[in-house]
Amino acid sequence: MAAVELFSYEACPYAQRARMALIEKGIAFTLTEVDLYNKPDWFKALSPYGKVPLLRHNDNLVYESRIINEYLEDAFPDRPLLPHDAVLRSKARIWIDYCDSYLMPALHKLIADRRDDDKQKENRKAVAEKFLFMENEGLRKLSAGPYWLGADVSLVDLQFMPFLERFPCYEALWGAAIPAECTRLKAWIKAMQTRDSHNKTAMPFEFHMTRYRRYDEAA
Ligand SMILES: N[C@@H](CCC(=O)N[C@@H](CS)C(=O)NCC(=O)O)C(=O)O
Repeated sequence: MAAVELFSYEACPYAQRARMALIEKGIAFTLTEVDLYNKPDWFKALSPYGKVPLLRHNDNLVYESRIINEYLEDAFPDRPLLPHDAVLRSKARIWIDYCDSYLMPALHKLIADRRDDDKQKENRKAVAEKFLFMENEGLRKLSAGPYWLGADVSLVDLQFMPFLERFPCYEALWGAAIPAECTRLKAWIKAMQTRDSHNKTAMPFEFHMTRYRRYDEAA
């Protein structure tokens, strides 16, 4: 057994974050795909939350994508993905949190309210506001790019990217859009699309659409 093993599911954006961190840090790992629709008994016994991603490093089990990525940063300090400077580190953590606490709930509302046109108008506006905040308070204030914190990719980039990869489905199915003013955000997406960590973990638009259409078709 390799010292580092990631239990993952190909469609899972959270597992993708951890896979991207392992690739960016150049850590050798074994990838074990788990069928989440028919969870094997060994996985139920191993995973305290029954979810992926789950990381096993020697005998230590780590779960929750954000905590896995911070653990990898602590346990494998070579090729750092967080700045050393305490101030910059705090800014990185603020944006990592922004993704989960603000952007993702706004995106989830587009799925939850898909049958309610009035709510969807508000939801589309709320998503646009989140992108504008990321553009103006994040990307434009923090660095000249191309990545979130500057010339080097960081855990912030890996936190957001799986959701931006899937965003074209939110555009196609629920009419959300990245505002035209978000030129830095659009350039950031392009920069991320050149990275190995993205290209080795990303799935095609149609793959994601098949999954999101299931929500759209569900009652
Ligand atoms: N907050 C968790 C979310 C992980 C998550 O929701 N994983 C989904 C797949 S995308 C899962 O394992 N679902 C199986 C289940 O809930 O039974 C993280 O960041 O790791």
